[in-house]
Amino acid sequence: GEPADLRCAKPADLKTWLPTRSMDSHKGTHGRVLILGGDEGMAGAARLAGEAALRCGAGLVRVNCAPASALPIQLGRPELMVESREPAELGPRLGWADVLVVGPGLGQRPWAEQIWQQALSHEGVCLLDADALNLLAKQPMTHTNWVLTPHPGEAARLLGCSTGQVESDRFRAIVALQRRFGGVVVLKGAGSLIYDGQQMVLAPVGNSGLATGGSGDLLSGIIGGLLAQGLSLMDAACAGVVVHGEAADSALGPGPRGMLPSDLMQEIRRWVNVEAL
Ligand code: NPW
Ligand code: AMP
Ligand code: MG
Repeated sequence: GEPADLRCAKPADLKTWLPTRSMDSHKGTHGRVLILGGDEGMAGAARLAGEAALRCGAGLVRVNCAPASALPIQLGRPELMVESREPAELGPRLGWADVLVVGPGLGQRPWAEQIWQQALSHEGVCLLDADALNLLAKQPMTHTNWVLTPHPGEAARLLGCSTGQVESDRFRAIVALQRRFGGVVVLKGAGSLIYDGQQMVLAPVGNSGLATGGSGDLLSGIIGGLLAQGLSLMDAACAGVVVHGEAADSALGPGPRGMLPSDLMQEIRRWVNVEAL
């Protein structure tokens, strides 16, 4: 059931969550994001996450992907740095990042599993999405320093139940997820929930134009880009869901059909530049 102290996230809250950008800042000031994903055939997921992190204002964003994905990502967004390090070489590279975003297009091959094992040694802030959540379901553990962004199908895998059971009581599902895995959990869907073990937040934003492949990859980059700029896990998760949903609402145009995650990149800018709101 619905908790008594349920809070509703509003666009006006963005002003309190987002830090002001100082006039004399440089790229090192705004944080470094490392995206681990983009297996062959899913370069797009890592590119969307990387570009979204940049559009949120992160200073530097690097993608480590499968070799076949490197060129398409690089050509698609020249501001991204792209590498295809072997998992075994990745360890020392992780320290570069303020935030790791693990999972967009990571896939299910042994390569993904090896990347995942390396990512587990990272001590800083992490966001786990998509295939990283599938790996977490196979190897459950608790952490305080991560944000998890499951859709109902991923939530069901994490809880060992059906998608229908998750959807029948979303409050119960997110509480169970947070207890089992720790950190901050975003349970995605129409009306995403965010929970850190204390405060439950409902974000009634967005529209069915987001029900298109790649929308979740966009959200993981948005939250990653906000974490890199120093927002707390809970503020970044709440702000990220609101920016993502408001971007979709402002891109609505003639209607939700045919809206693409790529169409939201410029709209993201509108919602992270809160001084102008
Ligand atoms: P059903 O059909 O209802 O039983 P998966 P994925 C459920 C990458 N991508 N409400 C639903 O189950 C990702 O990053 C790459 C209820 C659905 O069939 C991952 O790495 C793209 N149920 C990888 O693909 C663009 C819901 O979950 C199942 C639900 C696999 O990710 C696409 C699918 O989940 C994609 O992002 C909801 N709201 N939402 C690219 N361009 O490179 C989902 N479900 O099997 O985990 O697969 O989410 O497609
Ligand atoms: P994913 O399933 O990982 O691609 O994530 C989809 C993203 O789009 C999540 O952030 C969902 O909350 C959002 N989304 C999908 N469908 C809707 C909808 N009908 N209304 C609002 N948001 C949605
Ligand atoms: Mg997804």
